[in-house]
Amino acid sequence: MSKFKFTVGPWNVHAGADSYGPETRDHIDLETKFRKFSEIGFSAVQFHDDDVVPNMNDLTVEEIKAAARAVKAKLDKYGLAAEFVAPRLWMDPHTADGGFTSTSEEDRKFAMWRAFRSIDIARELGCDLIVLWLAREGTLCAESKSAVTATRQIVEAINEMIRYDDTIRICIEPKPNEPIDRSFCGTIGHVMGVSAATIDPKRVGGNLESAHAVLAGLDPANEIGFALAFDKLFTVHLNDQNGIRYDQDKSFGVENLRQAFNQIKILCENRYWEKGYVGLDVKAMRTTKDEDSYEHLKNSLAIFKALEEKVDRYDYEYAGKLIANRQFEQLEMYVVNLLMGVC
Ligand code: XUL
Ligand code: MN
Repeated sequence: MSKFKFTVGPWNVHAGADSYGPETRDHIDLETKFRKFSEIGFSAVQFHDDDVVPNMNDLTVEEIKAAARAVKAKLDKYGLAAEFVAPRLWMDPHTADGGFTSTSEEDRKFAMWRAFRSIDIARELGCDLIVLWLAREGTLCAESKSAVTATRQIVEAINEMIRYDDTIRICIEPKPNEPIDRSFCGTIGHVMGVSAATIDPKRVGGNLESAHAVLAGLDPANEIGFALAFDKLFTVHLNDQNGIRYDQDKSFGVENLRQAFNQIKILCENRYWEKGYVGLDVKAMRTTKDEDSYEHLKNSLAIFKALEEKVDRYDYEYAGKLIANRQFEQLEMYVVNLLMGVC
């Protein structure tokens, strides 16, 4: 039995298209995904705004809210909660150059409209968390934007969201690059800086994704720890990543088991299960067949739970003695033996 509750997004079961090739699997409808998520053991679902209301740009505020209520009824049917809503600004023709930091005033206004609608949708789904993956808030041409202006624009956009709703929490998911070349908010450290500059820092936190930390050349467990130290780890996107290359969203723990263990260890040491969900932002390999569309989710859960058991068995007294004597070679061997199952 895990102490944690797990969550997943509809995009985590996808049809396999990538930048260089078409889809390889059939689309699966939202309700079927909900049923499977619930069967596999997830407690909640994460959403993009247009996962909930696909044609939202063409609808009125009341129509958007009504569509969100219909999705909430489907969640209820399968005993699932909604964890967060994220405005999908990177997919829209209005935001080719980013949203909150776009060089077009009209596009910046559109980005705020989507942010407010995301809050409306979150409220209808019964959740209080907005995730901002600032996908295009950066540059392709380095000289096209000022990092000073853009950083202030991000802070002001969050302030507007805070003013729009008295209790909504905003959570930035940092990523150093992709789809843009240089991001304005690439790490959890950036997120903590932005949070501190807003009008209500307690309501602004981070969503640490393992793969994004690796892309920034950083250790995911230390990034998690940095946000926990400020009590601002609002959620996590656990997955895995083979070095600094395109964003892979591999199943949790399949590339670097020790790094995965240390992410769970720091979450356990800080009783994260009392604070937030464990999101698994993993994607099936493109080569996966239709009938195996959910295997990466099952594997990630199984690996997480097996590593959580290892953390439960971790001998803190023994480790403490080794640390006191600076016997770090022995400590490292103890951890690796624990992971290999030889102690
Ligand atoms: C992008 C990423 C997204 C966000 C939600 O790299 O991680 O899936 O987590 O849109
Ligand atoms: Mn993510």
